Amino acid sequence: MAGILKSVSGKNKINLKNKKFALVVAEWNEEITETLFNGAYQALLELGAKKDNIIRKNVPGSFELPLGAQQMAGQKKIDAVICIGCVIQGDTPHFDYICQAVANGIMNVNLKFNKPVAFGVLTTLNKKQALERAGGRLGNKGEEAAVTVVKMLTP
Ligand code: RBF
Repeated sequence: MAGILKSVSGKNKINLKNKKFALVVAEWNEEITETLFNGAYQALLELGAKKDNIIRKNVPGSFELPLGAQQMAGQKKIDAVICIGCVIQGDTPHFDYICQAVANGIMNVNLKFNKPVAFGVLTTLNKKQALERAGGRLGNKGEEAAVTVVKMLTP
């Protein structure tokens, strides 16, 4: 945890006390997305965000993340959005279409609302690779997504 969080530093380090975050979480591959969610949530708290300023919205699958993100980013009070999902190729014959649609959709929300909307979505060949990136030997990509939005909020 400490390593990646340390990358948010410098004299411009932003005070997150009054910043509001939305976490949009896909329910598919819930075992993985819950771990990613917890990584993102804890990282925000450690970086100075307040519990009351973090809201969560669940969506059925990763394909629904862009719409969920749009609903959140469209609210004036929300400063940044973190999308959490996990698409596993082994289970998903239309893997490439889903991943492409989700990535494009999330990018569109960034640009439409001029707010950081992070892509905290694992796109892996199998569950083992997903677990490695959800608190395993390759870290927690949810945590990294939280660090990303904080960096983007930093002047
Ligand atoms: N959603 C995910 O977030 N991850 C997946 O691995 C995933 N695999 C799917 C596989 C199939 C065959 C289908 C039909 C859907 C899958 N979804 C997955 C759900 C998808 O993101 C979306 O919720 C549904 O297609 C409904 O729009």
